[in-house]
Amino acid sequence: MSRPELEALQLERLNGLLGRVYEHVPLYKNRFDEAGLAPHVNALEDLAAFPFTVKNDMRAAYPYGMFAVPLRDIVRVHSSSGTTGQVTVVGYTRADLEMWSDLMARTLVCAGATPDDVVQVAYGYGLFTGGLGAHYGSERLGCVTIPISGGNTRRQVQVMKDYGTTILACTPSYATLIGETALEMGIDPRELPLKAGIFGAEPWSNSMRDQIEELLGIKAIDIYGLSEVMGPGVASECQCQCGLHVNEDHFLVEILDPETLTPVPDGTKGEVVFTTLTKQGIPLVRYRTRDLSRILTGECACGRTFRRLERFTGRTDDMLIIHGVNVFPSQIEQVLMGILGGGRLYQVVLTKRGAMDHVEVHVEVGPEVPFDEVRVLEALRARVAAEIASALAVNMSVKLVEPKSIQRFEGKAQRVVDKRGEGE
Ligand code: DLL
Repeated sequence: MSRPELEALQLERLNGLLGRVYEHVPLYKNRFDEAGLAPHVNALEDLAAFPFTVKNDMRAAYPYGMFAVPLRDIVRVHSSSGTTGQVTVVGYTRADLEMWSDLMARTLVCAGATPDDVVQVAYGYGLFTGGLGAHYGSERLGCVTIPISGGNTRRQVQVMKDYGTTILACTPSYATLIGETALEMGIDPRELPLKAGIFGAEPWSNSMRDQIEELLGIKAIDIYGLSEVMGPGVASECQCQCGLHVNEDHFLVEILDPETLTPVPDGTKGEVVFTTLTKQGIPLVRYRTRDLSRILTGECACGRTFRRLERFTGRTDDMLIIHGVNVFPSQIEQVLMGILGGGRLYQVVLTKRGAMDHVEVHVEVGPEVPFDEVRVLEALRARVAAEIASALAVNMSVKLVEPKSIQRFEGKAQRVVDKRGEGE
């Protein structure tokens, strides 16, 4: 679609959305009335006058308070993991599920899939959106769909080999674990028919991507989404791997200055905000994701006209402030992978030393590093610490730990371990 055509469609859908939420969701009716806003815009830019929706609004409305249709029209619910407080519940009508399946089929096509592919869905099934989202997209496209879910990693490898899996869908950390496990089982994943992966649900650096591509012998495609907005399928890389195309016919994207909450120009980094243009079950106006990215300008070589978001580096709320410097775990990862090569697991451990926050980076080294040679080990440790200091402008303690000593994750990895509440 040309941009003018797309924008005309967005405007029409936006007005439909504003009318729907005004009529059916008390929270929006009250907020629009308070701000003196009629549920109508003449141009897409006018949306900037409308109030935001935040996760707390959804928590306060738990479980069904923000649904815009009666429960009899809802056919599925999912919910967010709730690690940071009350969970949020999202409801889907039949039409929402159709739309989601189409967008996940689109995501698979972006990754090069056709109906000839065999898709192993190793995202978790259940209330998490990853498993069922990828599942229905794969079926919609007509691929052979293997609903294996996460876990039982040796079986993942066996199934991958026996069933001739060509596309793997899971978190990037789980893809690494599956690759390592295959090697342990004496199976070289590079020799399997696997050709691509659709990986997301957590931040992962370019170095981690290189390492996964090398380990598995595939193209690793970054996919993004969040349960409140729909689940996976909100934005996805194409095979050019140069930013994630937002499915703009269904989601209007804005980038805002995190301090002033005003829109920033294309190319400037800020908080990503989505308005769902077509969702029925739980439509959202200007939902603040807390994820940070920027719009990449220029056309993509693939020919798609949807705008692209730069790969996500972190969230406003997982930003660490260490000695006054803002640091994202993904920046630490980039440095570690650069020195040690791929496949290195790491954790950032936060503790309290007196009144001060203390940060220690635990890095797993490979079997090639001799753990009994203290001098070699110390030189490596010092180099890692020095490169972190030079790249991030902050000093951090570094501790090298033995292979396989950091916990593996079958879903989203936990990169930051916060022990500040536990005392020393
Ligand atoms: O993680 C949906 C999903 C499933 C996306 C499978 C991709 C693949 P939530 O559990 O609600 O939903 O978590 C959403 O995860 O706000 C981001 O902070 C983070 N996230 C998701 N995809 C990416 C990505 C699913 N590709 C939260 N890169 C989001 C970085 C990501 N962070």
